[in-house]
Amino acid sequence: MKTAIVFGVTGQDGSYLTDLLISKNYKVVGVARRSSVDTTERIGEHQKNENFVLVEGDITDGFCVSDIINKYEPDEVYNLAAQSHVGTSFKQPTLTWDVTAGGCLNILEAIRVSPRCNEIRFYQASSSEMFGKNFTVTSGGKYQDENTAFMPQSPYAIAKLAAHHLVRNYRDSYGIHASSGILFNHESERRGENFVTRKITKWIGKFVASGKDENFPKLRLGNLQARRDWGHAKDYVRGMWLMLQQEEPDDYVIATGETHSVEEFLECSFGYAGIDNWDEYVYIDPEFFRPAEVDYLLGNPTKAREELGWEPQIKFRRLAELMTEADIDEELRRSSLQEVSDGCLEAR
Ligand code: NAP
Ligand code: G4F
Repeated sequence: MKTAIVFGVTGQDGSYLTDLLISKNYKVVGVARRSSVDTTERIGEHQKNENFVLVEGDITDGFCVSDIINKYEPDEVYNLAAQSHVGTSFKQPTLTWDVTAGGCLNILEAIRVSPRCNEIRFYQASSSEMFGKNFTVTSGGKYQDENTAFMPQSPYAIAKLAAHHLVRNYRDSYGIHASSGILFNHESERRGENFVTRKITKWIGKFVASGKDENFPKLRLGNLQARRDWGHAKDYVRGMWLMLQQEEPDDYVIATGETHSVEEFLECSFGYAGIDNWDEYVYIDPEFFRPAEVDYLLGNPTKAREELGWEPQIKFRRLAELMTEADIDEELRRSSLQEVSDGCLEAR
């Protein structure tokens, strides 16, 4: 049985990767930082599984990272931990740097000094945000691939780029089997609620559950013109795993090859909920504009398709529908539970 350590196990990707690894009969050691509230909702079902171990750890603490790697003797280590919100990185740049760049260095160092250095395979969660304002132009159009130069636009993207270069440097310098997945945006029913797609579908769920109340507060958003290449997280964690099954480590773009604006996501998700005039419900709030924006992301996943055999199964429209449906169901369930609970209180 193989052992994998997943840093960032409580996040969106950590939970889907754990589902995948458990289904492939791995022992999974999930690392979660200490919190005053329970953060394990997304991995709840695995907690009773004897092949899943949850350990406390923070990637900014190098000794702690080293202890975990030495204790559990992993075959594979996945670093999904980060301060992953781009907007927040402008407000908390130092923390973003320490976690997102420093955390990756702590893991690489722990692997480098480990007696099992040559037996461990490492995955780093790099990001399409590293391309920032840049893209490649050919007769086929504008896109980003593994050869596009990086021009990061936020403290988050700069920290991710530092980590990306560290991974390449440790691979070249010490022969570590370390790969980076340059993943474009991927969302899901488990997406954090302050990323734009989930913020939209969550609002729709609450609005529908309110009976489409005329007085329901508007959805406050920033730049609706930004374009992203949006896929489903379930597909993307498969790409991570495939990278570590290759004989040689390398970097790969994982993307759907389509780009859509935030406005198109609004059209699709509101339309799915039977609301045609989404613009009447949205308020443009300057609070959600960023000091620097990434306007256009469209990934070219040819290398992943040809070398890993990776293909996305869920694309834009289906993604928007799945997320909207899940949030409507969830909010209707909550409001009916609330009604039952109110009824019980009244009957007392
Ligand atoms: P996410 O939901 O925000 O998950 C981030 C995880 O990192 C959470 O488990 C979080 O723990 C953990 N974490 C934060 N600070 C930590 C620390 N100091 N020590 C240990 N753990 C810490 O992000 P995601 O969407 O799953 O993304 C996974 C990774 O891929 C991230 O590195 C992200 O930057 C990168 N990425 C994401 C996308 C995307 O579109 N989703 C695209 C490209 C790259 P808590 O639960 O306690 O907060
Ligand atoms: O959903 P977002 O916050 O995702 P963003 O900034 O693209 O970052 C995500 O994808 C990256 C990969 O490219 C990851 F590395 C990163 O960790 C994260 O998962 O914003 C998407 C777009 C932006 O242009 C933003 O300005 O939506 C725009 N937007 C408009 N209104 C908004 C809002 N974004 C957020 N979060 N909230 C809004 O109200």
